Amino acid sequence: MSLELQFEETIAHDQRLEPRDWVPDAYRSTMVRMIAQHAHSEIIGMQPEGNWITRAPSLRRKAILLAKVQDEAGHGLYLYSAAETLGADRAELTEKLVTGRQKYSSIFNYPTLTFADVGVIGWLVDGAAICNQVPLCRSSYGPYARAMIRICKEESFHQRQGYELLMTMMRGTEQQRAMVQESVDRWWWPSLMMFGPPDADSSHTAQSMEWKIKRHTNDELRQRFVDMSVPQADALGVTLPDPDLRWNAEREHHDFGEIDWAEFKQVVSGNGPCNAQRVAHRKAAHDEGAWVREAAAAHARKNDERRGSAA
Ligand code: FAQ
Repeated sequence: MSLELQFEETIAHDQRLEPRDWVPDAYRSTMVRMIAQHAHSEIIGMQPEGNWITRAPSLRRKAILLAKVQDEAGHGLYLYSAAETLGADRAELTEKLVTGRQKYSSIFNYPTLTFADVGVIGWLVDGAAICNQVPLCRSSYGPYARAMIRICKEESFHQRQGYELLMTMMRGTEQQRAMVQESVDRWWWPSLMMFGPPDADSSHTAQSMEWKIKRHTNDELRQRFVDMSVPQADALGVTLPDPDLRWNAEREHHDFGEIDWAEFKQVVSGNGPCNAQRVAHRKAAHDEGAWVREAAAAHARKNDERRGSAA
């Protein structure tokens, strides 16, 4: 069987492609693009919440937030490792991120202005991430699909901690309830943008669905997220900031208002409220960590030499 046929058969039979399997160049570059963008999102995504670690209101909240941000670093590591199995070089991916040649999720270019944002990020941003990522556990590329299983388990803890934090604030003072509502007002629409452009404008969806990398389109997942969030907002006692949001009995889904795609384009092209700050911070952290990478490489070299002379 030709290599190409083998590739197509693997996909047709819903089996996984593994690092040693032959894949077309376009499949490889799509996977590297998507995994790298996801890895960068996890690492840049540490910044908005990291902003609140030193100002968490209690030891318990601080411990939870520290653990969550640390998990995000872990997700970045699994994902960079998955990209390496496709032949990508991690240093090169980081270089592409800090020079603006590779994207990360639009959501992390918005500021975290109050502690309620920590709860809302858990509820809405991790909620949207789970909605998008659970189907990716069945993605056709084995190392990515397997990384996604563990990531989704951790994200589901993240989402619950956010919701529990918001529940606590909603049971608190009038001022705390107002903080939660104000935060929901800022994060709702950017969370819907996380799913990517509408299907009609999505350049990669059709091919990625054919290769079973993506299992649902951007609009399908966005709809699923809206339907999931409405009863959660009711239980919490907050209003989602969309006057057009209502149940459509015929479609058996919620209708919702028009997303501001001009804002999405601005944010994705580097002009969101925090893009410059996020990338500058990532670059500074990378530069300041150079000595650690050099030390680790020197240690590995010495170990190899020692093993060599012992042999
Ligand atoms: N932001 O043709 P499509 C997280 C780009 S992790 C920026 O629809 P595709 C965990 C897209 O790359 C969040 N760019 O593309 C966490 C493409 O650009 P290109 C990240 C976006 O790949 C929580 C162009 O637009 N999750 O949140 C965005 O088929 C809390 C055309 O788009 C993942 O990466 C966007 N929102 O579908 C961490 C999941 N949307 O390369 C910390 C894996 C689209 O042609 C705290 N990725 N673009 O120049 C995916 O599922 C897909 O890649 C999509 C985009 C759905 C994001």
